Amino acid sequence: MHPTPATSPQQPEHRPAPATSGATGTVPATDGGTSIPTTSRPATAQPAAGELARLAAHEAGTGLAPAPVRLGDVVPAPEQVRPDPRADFTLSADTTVRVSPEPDARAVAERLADLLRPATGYRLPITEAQHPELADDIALVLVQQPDLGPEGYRLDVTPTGVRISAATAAGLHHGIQTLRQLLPATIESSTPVRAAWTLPGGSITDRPRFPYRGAMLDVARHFFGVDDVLRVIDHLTRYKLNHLHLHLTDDQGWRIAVESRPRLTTIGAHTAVGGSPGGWYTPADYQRIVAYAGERHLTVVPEIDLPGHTNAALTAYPELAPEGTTPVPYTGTDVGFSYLDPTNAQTYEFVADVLGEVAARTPGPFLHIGGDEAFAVKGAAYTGFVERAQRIVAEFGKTVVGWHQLAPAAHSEGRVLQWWGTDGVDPTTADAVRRGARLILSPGNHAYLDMKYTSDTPIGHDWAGLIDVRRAYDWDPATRVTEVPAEAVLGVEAPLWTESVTSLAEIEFMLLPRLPAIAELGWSPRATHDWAAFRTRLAGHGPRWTAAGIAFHRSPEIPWPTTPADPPTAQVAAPAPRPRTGRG
Ligand code: TNX
Repeated sequence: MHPTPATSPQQPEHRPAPATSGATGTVPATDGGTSIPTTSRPATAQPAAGELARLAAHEAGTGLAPAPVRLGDVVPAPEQVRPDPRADFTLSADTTVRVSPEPDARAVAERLADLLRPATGYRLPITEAQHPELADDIALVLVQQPDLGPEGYRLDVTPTGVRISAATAAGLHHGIQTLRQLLPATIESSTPVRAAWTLPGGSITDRPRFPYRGAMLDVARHFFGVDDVLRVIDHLTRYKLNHLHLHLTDDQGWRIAVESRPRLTTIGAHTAVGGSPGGWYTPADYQRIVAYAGERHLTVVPEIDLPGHTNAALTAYPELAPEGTTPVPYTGTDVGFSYLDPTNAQTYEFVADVLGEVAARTPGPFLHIGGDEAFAVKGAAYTGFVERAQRIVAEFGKTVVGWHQLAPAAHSEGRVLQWWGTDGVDPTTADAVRRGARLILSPGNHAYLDMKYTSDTPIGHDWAGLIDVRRAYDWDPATRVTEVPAEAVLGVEAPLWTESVTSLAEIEFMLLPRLPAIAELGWSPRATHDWAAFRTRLAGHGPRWTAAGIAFHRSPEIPWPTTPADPPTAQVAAPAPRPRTGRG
């Protein structure tokens, strides 16, 4: 288990924890020149980070009380819920966790016990069992049941126990996230709480609508250390997301060490927006992230943004810059000014060196090559570059992903375009889909978590409009882009760009409560889509986040519980703030 940093309303300032491996860390910022020609949108004023975090913490801590949980109170909404009010089950100090003998199933059982032990104080011993259906058990069982698919599960709560069955460990993993949500909110406490740990009786059968459900964290504009990333993975996992896209490189900083190109980090990693400290991931750091993600059945999608958004790389390797330019470090927020020279043969050696190393260190199938906002590389120069980069990715055995600007380039086997448009009429993207591309949907005006909630949200952008929770929820991935059939939609992703986001508390403020809305669009059958029901289910998560020490945005659209609704047995035993281990 990897530690994650303490987060409590009393300690709203989060800085990356000191590196435990290699040379990662923050480095003093170098103020860059800002006289580079610019296109694009105005810079966002720097937020009062501490103030925002205090506000969020205050909001998160005001009078929220856990409410009784019903079987259908799960986010994302399950495919099928059959309550049986006579079949509730209550955990006891004698409850055991029985699990199929396969090591990946056992690992899920261990994570479940890690999740439940702190608040319950129960031992929850894990035993392997070929026939794990005894009384007073939580049983996690691998079964041959093809209709559950690669990520589905079935959960049965009977008076004698809870059984989760799935065809894969990933299915069991999603099942334990549901189990966790069916317990009282105080299950999220890091210290023992006296409560009746009752699960509502009945059964749930569940599997995802789309195979790709993700979020993106921009670690280039501001750098976030490994512990922050692990904590974000925990949040994704709760809502059954299965991909974390890391935007690793941009004009303001290069964040991943590449051994064959050392200057990328010795020179290119030292800056961030607004003079904030830079930083980068060593190979060991990156390994920690992909391993932690993998244990949670989550795939890391690394992005090396090419050929634009490359100012930091160009400060390290100026020979790749267009003739006549001398790149200087950049800490502003404009886009579209930098690019690798597509006419220079060395550019492709560089691209192969970088993508080769990143591919070798990435267990997942995807390699994201960016491709957005390379305004100065036009027409055939752009498509020619993209086609070469796509071939390089294929040579390293990976499937290419890129922003939908890649669309005009020739198709390459399996390629995936990430659509961040706001107008669903996009014939160029639709044409790429006809030629074989699949889409990840990140519509800027619904899924961009760097957009403000309301005009007075203290951080974030508004170029794609304001995105309150309802707007994040109210769209359909299957019909969002005209002439793109549902079968071409691989899934959804919620990107968080961080020009104005400087701390973990601010990440959480922008993620929650909108991330669960996007997660539900990716997981739940369309038939369950219902704003009134969603906002009520989501409301129950406020007390969970509070119990877990997560400072979220208390959107007024959501009917957060404000009165103590729990029986007296469910009082929190005033947990003292203290560091906790990673959970999820
Ligand atoms: C557009 S979305 C960008 C990013 C910015 C973001 C800010 C995309 C592919 N490019 O470079 O950070 O807007 O919202």
